[in-house]
Amino acid sequence: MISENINVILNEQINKEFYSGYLYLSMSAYLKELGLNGFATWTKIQAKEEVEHGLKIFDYLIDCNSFVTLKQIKTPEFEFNGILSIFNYIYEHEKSITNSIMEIAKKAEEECDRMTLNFIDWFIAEQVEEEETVKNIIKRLELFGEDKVALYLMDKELSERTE
Ligand code: OFO
Repeated sequence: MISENINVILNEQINKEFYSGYLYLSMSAYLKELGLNGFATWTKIQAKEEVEHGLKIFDYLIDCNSFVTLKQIKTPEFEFNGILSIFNYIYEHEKSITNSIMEIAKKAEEECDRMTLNFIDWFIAEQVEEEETVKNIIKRLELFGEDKVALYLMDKELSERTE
């Protein structure tokens, strides 16, 4: 049985994960308009992954016999200033999601809620991976993003993402 406090923050996290999905989709549409189809594919697949994160928490609450409370999802940013600004935006966003996940772990720890601690471990590992992947893309964009051929090759590489 999970406490009311844990229930509230997990429901908030579902909303944040779905919002992340919206944000990545919004970016995908913008990138497609720029003609960066590979980056657009990458962000669209990431959007699906975010929805899966939300569903994972949704299922956990149901498995724990706890309430699911779905709230309104806010409108994502849709005006961006080029490819590097998008990935800097993603990096800041993912850092805020990491903080939010760590807050869940902290609260679960305070309540000696071992079930939720065990559950949230997966998300902690996932955030390490997401931040690292995005940071890596930023580094490469900073190095040669001005070079059109390099950008074309990177776009091609990102178009290969399938999951
Ligand atoms: Fe769900 O990890 Fe990104 O936001």
